[in-house]
Amino acid sequence: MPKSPSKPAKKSTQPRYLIVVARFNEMITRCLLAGAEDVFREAGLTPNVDTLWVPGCFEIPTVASQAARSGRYAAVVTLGAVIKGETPHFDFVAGECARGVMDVTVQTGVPVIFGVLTTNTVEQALNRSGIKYGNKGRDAAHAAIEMTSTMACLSGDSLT
Ligand code: INI
Repeated sequence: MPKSPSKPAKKSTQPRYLIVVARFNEMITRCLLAGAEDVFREAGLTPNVDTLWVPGCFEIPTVASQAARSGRYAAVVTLGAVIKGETPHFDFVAGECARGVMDVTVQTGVPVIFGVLTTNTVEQALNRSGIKYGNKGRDAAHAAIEMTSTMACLSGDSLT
């Protein structure tokens, strides 16, 4: 029997997400990433999630900006951990990362979620990455999914 011609692949209409995760303080950021991945998996969205690593939180806005402007992503989740040291470096890294993320999200209209811990100690960071006070990575993924629906409502599309 002749083979029927293969159908062209259907283009996915499901929203696509990017997770940008900082390698600095990797012991903590891996836990944040696991939390975010769990949420996307629970929502059945794993095939629609890409992950990119960057050296530290200072590099997050650059990648988030490119991703938001690419038109590929419904939302970008940024994950990192900035832990206060003995120098003002913390303030520059945390402040510039937060400012950069806010600039990108407001300028592009693409939700860029701030899943970056800024803490005084490693213990505080661990407690917020799954040990004691929830997982900031999970919260960030939830925020991305919610904001995707919110933006779809605003543009007149419904995801349901
Ligand atoms: N990057 C972090 O993600 N967290 C930190 O706590 C941190 N501190 O403390 O220095 C940090 N620094 C690296 C920075 O993000 C850049 O990768 C680096 O300065 C190169 O641009």
